[in-house]
Amino acid sequence: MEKVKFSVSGMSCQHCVMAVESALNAVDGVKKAKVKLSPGEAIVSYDETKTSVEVLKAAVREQGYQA
Ligand SMILES: [Cu+2]
Repeated sequence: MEKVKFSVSGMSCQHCVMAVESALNAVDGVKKAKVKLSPGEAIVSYDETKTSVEVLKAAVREQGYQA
């Protein structure tokens, strides 16, 4: 299990936070994703044999935010 923290920008309210958090939690291999608004960041525990930081960041970008 790996744990990563990366910044997420473009979020402006709690709704954005929930959107990013659900997108991350929906990625196969993610155990737990926690997203904070200020500063904008995501902390994700994941199985490194199933996913990668690049896949996680892509899931954030798909929601319209920058990672
Ligand atoms: Cu918002």
